[in-house]
Amino acid sequence: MTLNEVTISRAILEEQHRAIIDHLEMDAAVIGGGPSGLACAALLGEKGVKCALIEKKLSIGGGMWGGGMMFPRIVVQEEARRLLDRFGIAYKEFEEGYYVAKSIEAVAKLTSAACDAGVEFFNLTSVEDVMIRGDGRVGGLVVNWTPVDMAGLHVDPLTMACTCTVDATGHDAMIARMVERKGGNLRVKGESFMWAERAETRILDHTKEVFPGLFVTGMAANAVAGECRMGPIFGGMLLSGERAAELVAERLGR
Ligand code: 48F
Repeated sequence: MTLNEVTISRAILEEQHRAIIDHLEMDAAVIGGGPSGLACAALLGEKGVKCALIEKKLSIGGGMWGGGMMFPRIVVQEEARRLLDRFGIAYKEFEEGYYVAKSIEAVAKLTSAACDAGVEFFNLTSVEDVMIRGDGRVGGLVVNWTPVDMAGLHVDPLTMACTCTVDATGHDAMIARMVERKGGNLRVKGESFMWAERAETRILDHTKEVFPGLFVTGMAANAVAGECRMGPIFGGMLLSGERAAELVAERLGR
């Protein structure tokens, strides 16, 4: 076989353009590829929801990738063990109810599940704004290449329409803050101090539609609610992603 560089280039360009154009209108967009966003996207995809995951960095995984203080291990408690099983993530019981898994395997398996479920990934893509029309709902995203932002270039963005948006941007709750900053009726209280028990217990109550069309999951949910952080225990992130997927699917009538 004789390789043709132009064919390689055409394959990449045509396929990625097709994917972008195909997702200019979609059911759900998950912003952020950390554990809650990955779990949410994978489960939405499994429910047949047309869904994209948009991640500003080159690599997905968010704060799960680095485990605790760069030791690539995560802890998951009993309540979320079934999700480790569901995604095929291997683990070891450390003490009763405390399960330890490899953070890199966890990211890889969640990503693999999302890919298998038909989720489209747009990495190196930053959501810099949302669209809110006369109906008062978040109905779309304003996106640009992350390097445009990094280089401080003045380049206008493009837009993607979605019926439901999931803010999975972690501690900063970036999408909720955009809505708040632009005058939407939403208050982001900001995350509180570290208290794993409390943060993990309450996260499911905070995982909800906080503004018409905008759902929050993971640390973004706790940040909006002014709730505590929890450090490298990840059960709440997976459970919150699952809850967000259920709420979005329900809203879409699936
Ligand atoms: O921070 P992150 O992992 O969010 P999470 O799913 O999980 C939190 C845990 O990792 C950990 C914790 C709990 O155990 O405390 O910190 O709530 O992932 C958030 C992702 O969102 C991306 C960001 O790069 C990261 O990968 N992100 C943030 N802002 C944007 C974005 C944006 N404007 N556009 C696209 N992606």
